[in-house]
Amino acid sequence: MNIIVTGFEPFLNNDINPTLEVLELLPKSIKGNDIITVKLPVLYDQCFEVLKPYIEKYKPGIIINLGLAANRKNICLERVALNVSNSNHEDNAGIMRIDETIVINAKNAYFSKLPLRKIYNTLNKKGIPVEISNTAGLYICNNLMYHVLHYININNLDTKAGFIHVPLMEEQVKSKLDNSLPLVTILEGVIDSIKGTLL
Ligand code: PCA
Repeated sequence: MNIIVTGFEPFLNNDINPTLEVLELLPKSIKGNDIITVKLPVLYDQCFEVLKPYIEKYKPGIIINLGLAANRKNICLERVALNVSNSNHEDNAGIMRIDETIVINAKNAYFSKLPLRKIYNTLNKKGIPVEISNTAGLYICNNLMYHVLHYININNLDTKAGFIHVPLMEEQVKSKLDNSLPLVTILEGVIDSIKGTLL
């Protein structure tokens, strides 16, 4: 089986996006399944368009999209993507979206297809800070999560797809007081999430 894992380029005042560091360190395969990594732009209109050809080519059984949530302290397994963009932050092209529907005449929301509770229990048991989050925000990450789950739905695919937000990495923060986790912990959390989805 093919597994696609995506990360995002740096954005706003985050000059490093830990999700790209994770992509670099992921093994080429997990339990005999090939890992395909894709770096995505922080652009409302293009993030999913860049990913789509990879989905069409590799027909992945699992898609895990990663994003940075600098204000969170845990690895966040996102439960839901909403069909709206609303953020006073601009994307990397300077575009701001307020109260905008992502896909017209489509479902209001999609739930993650990842086995969230199982992944949560695994990470939690190992002492990796983790939570199931009920909002992926309404910026680019929610936009991508919505597009991926919508694509799976309209194409009747049984791909297990979902979004995971990670905190800043300890290696990039200036103060010990900032929310952060060591890169190895974030990486372990992502690998265990993939393994948990495989079983
Ligand atoms: N995090 C942002 C966009 C890119 C990223 O890594 C978000 O949470 O929407």
